[in-house]
Amino acid sequence: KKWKQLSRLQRSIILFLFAFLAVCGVISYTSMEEPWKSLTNKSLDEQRTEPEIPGLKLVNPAVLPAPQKAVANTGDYPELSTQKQPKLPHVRRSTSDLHIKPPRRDVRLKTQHDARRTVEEPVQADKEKKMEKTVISWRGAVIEPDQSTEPPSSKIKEPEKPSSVEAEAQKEPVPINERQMAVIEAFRHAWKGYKDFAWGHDELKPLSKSYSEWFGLGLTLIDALDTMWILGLKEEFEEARKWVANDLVFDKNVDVNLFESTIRILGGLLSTYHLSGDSLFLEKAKDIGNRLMPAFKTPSKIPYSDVNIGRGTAHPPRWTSDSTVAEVTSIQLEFRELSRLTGDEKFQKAVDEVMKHVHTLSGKNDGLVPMFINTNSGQFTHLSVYTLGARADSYYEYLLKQWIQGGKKENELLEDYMRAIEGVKKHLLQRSQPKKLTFVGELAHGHFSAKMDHLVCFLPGTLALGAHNGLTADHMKLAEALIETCYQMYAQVETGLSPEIVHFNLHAQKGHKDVEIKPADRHNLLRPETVESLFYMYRFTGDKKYQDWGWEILQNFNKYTRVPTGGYTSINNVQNPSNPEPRDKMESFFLGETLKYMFLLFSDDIDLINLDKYVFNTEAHPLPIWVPA
Ligand code: DMJ
Repeated sequence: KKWKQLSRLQRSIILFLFAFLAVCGVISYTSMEEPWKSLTNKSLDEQRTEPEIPGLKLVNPAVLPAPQKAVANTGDYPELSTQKQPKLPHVRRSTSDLHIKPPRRDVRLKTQHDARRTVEEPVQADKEKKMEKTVISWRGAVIEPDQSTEPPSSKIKEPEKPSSVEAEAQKEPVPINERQMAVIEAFRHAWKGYKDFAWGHDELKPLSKSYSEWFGLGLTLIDALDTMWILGLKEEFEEARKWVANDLVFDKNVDVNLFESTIRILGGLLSTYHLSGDSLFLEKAKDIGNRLMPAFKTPSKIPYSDVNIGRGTAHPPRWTSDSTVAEVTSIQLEFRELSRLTGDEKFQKAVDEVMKHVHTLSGKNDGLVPMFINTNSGQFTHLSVYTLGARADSYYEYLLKQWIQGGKKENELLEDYMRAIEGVKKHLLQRSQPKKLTFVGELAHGHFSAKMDHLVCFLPGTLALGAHNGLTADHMKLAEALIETCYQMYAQVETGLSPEIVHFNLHAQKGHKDVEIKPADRHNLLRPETVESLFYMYRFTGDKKYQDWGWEILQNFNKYTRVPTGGYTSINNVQNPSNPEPRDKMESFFLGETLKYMFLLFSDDIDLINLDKYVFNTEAHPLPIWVPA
């Protein structure tokens, strides 16, 4: 009755008010719903990501997207596609989807800041407008708008930008210091020898001014690509790139070792692709990745050691059907990254299956693994010998590094890693006399041996990396003790260079040092492990003594292994400074790893290959860390 008495205007006002209140109600209900939703998601996420490992505290976020379809075929690459891509404003996306021209010759690298920009240059709206026509990349390469990549929406999700990116871009460039210049000089000298006498071949023989072949795939050149990029050696890089473009052919009737070609060739190509954004390297990586896949066609899916990359056949070594444990478990970072980049999950599936299988295997000793695994039965063989050296070393390294690469979610990897380090502490750690150096020995059939390979010196760096990523501080303590030991393996020797293997004295004897060297073990192959660990230790502690130790080592390499006509050589006798007996061989890892880690060790720029954004494969090729899914 009252409603009818109201005027039309009054009725409209009342109706409007009702409608308004109803809309407000819906909005407030929805916004109440959101926090509840996100809370639920967060806790589920946490359940997934938070490892159930005591003493673990996650500190650093991962930075790249998890595997997703990227560029599935050649036609998807702007440079290779005949179709012109739509003009886009230049955008600096992740390096993994950025295709640029290789560095220009006429622009010289002046600072490390340039290198840092590779992955971190910010995308600022106003900057974009100003530079709509041309973009100067980190090393002065010009990116024309036509050469930009497709819009990320069509293929790749825009990666999350780390929040520190803009702040970093404001930072002053860090100039290259004298020690780094000395590394550049050493690299150039090594490269001169390779270029003059071994160009396009696997390894330089600097004394006989010739070369040796292993796979016939230009191993040194590929291993050295990203080192040249990091050191800013543009002319050398460009020349090498041309060789890759014109002469690197994988369609060859040749047997290659799966592990070695994965860590050096596939790893080298993938990291060079990430640093340069040049799709040539991704194309080559896909090619070799596909050609290595036949190795996984075994009864157990544990891969064979050798593959014929031309014929597509694989086989174990002639004398056995076993594979080496470190080899089958240290190809994962590379194959997983190949899947992420190509969107083809077969690579990741194959290597993940190996890890899952090894995770469940019996025959481990408190997390320590034997050295061999059978490709038919999938079981460990030669049980009862446990080492962190040859044939097992990088199994431990890749447990931690895969966990980091994948965004710290794959708990089985972390569990195996933590258990293994406990196993090391329980069975393999001892202290030498007289200096009480902590070292990692071996266990053979229940007997402890005070033998330590130089290869084991990767461990301090790996332990430090784990501690940096939130694992227990005990690991850092152990890392500090072990890197001291690794340094002493150089310092206590006549040439100041470490032998391949040392034996530690467990009992004090008059006139005896901690380190004993057997005649068969006194060679030095220019290996990287100690400088690798020095690099991690300096990055995480800032203690300059690590730089000084590395500097001593570089000087001794120069003194005893440098060949005047170009190149460096392995030597036979680290105990004889007047004749160290040059072996006439420069291993590819001297350029791929040793000099790269030296350069990074002497740098004070933590953004020069930032360890919260990259994880190094076991051949020192940096690969991006993914963002948690
Ligand atoms: C390299 O090929 C790799 O570092 C591998 O993990 C061990 N051996 C050499 C360097 O010593």
